Amino acid sequence: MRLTRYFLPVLKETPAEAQIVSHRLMLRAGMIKQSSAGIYSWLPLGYKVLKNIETIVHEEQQRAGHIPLLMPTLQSADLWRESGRYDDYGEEMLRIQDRHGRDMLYGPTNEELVTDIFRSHVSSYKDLPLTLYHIQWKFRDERRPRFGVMRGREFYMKDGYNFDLTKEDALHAYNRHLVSYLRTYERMGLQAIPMRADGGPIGGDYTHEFLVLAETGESEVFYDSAVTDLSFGDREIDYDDVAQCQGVLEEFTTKYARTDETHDEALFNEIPEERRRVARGIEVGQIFYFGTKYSDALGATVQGPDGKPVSVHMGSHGIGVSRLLGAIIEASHDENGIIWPEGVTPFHAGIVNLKQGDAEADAACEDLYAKMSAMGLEPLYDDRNERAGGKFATMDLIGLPWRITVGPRGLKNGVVELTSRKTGESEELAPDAALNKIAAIYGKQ
Ligand code: P5A
Repeated sequence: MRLTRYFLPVLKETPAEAQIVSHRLMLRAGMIKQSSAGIYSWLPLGYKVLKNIETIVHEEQQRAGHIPLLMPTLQSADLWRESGRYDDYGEEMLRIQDRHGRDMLYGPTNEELVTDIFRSHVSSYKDLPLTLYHIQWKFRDERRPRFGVMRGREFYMKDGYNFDLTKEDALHAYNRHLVSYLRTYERMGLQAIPMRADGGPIGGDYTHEFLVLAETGESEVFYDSAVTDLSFGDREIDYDDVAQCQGVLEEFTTKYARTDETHDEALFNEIPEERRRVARGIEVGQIFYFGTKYSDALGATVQGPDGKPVSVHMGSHGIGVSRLLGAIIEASHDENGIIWPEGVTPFHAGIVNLKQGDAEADAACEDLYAKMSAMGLEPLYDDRNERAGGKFATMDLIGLPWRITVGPRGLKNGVVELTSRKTGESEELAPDAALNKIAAIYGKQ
C-alpha cells in the first residue's frame, strides 16, 4: 500500500477522552472512530489488525478440530425465555421489537441459539463430540463502556460451544480449548494466564479466565509468580490425546492464579511470600463447563448407546477478539507509539523515502515495494512529500515492526537502513539483503 492512496487519518493531538494508552494510540493511529458510546467504526488500519487477529483465532480453532459457522447478531427472545435468561440477563441486554411486535434482542452471547441448532439437527450420540464456533459481533449494554475497544458495547467475540455425551468428554473439550487459547495468544505475542474465575451470567462453576497482566486491566488478580515462567512454545500437540491435553491444563492451572471473585486468602498465603503477586489484568478470554444447564432447559438430548435419551454436556468458550487489539497495545508500546508483534502487524514493513521526487530514491523504493509484494509481504510505502521527521513519527506511531529507510546518501554507498521498531536498532544493508532479512523473519523464504 502507498500511503498517498491509503486512508490513515492520524491525529496530531492526544485525544482528551482517552484515559489509557491503548485507547489513545488507537485513536491517534487512525484505527478506530467512536460512533456512539462503546460503539466504533474500524478504520482501515484497525480493521486490518482485527482481521489478522481473527485469522489466527480461526486457524487455531480449526487446528483443534472445532467447526466454524456463522450465527446472526439478532435473536428471537423466545429461545431466551426457554432458558430463563431473557429476564435474568437484565439491563445489559439490548431488547428490540420488530414491525410485527415480536421481541428480539441483539445477542450478548449464543448458548441458546447454538443449542437450538443442535437440537434441530443432532439426535444420536454417534454424531458427538461436536464443537461449533463463530466470530461474530455481540452487544452488551455495559453500564460503563470505556477504554475504547477494551470495554465496548458492540464488540467482536469468538464464541465456541461443545456438545458431548459425558462430563468426561466435555472436560476434554474444555482442555482442548485451554490449549488452543494458549497457542492463540502466544501467536499474538501475548502471555495470557489462565486463572480460576466465576461463571457469572453464563453459568457453571468450572471456568477459567485468560488474563494479560497490565496496570490498566479491569480485573484484580492474585497469583504465584511462577505462573509467569510458563509458556506453551512450539510444542506438538495432538488434540485427540486426552492425557496430553489434560497434562497441559494441569501444567498451566495447578499453581495459584485467581481473579478476585474466587480468590482464597488462605490458599494464597501458602505460596512462599516472595512469589505472591497482587496485580491487575485484562481478560482476553474465558472458558466454561456448565454441564446440562442449557441442554436440559432447551431439551437438547441425543439417543445414547443404550437407546435412552441423554442431555448433552456442554461448555462455551470465548475470546475477546476486538478487546485483544487494546490488550496487545497495552502490552507492547513505547512513548512514540504502538509496537506490533509480527504475528498481527497490519503491514509487514514500512518503506520510508527520505527524498520523494529524487529519481534514484524513488526507483529504489519502487523496487523494494515490488519485490516485497512479490514475496507475499505487504509493505506500507510512505511516498508522501513530507520531511523525514514527520515520516518517522508516523511509522513509529503506527508501530510496524520493521522500517526500511531509503535516501540518496545511502544509495550512493549501495545501502538502505533497516530499523527494528522494538529495539530501535538500525543496520545498513544492501536493499536485497534487507529484503531477505525481512522475508526470513516472516518465514517467506
Ligand atoms: C463464552 C463464549 C461468554 O460470553 N459465552 C460464549 C461465553 N464469555 S464472556 O467471558 O462473557 O465473554 C468472552 C470474552 O469476550 C470479551 N468481552 C468483551 N470485549 C469487549 N467489550 C466487552 N464489553 C466485552 N465483554 C466480554 C472478553 O475478552 C471475554 O473474555
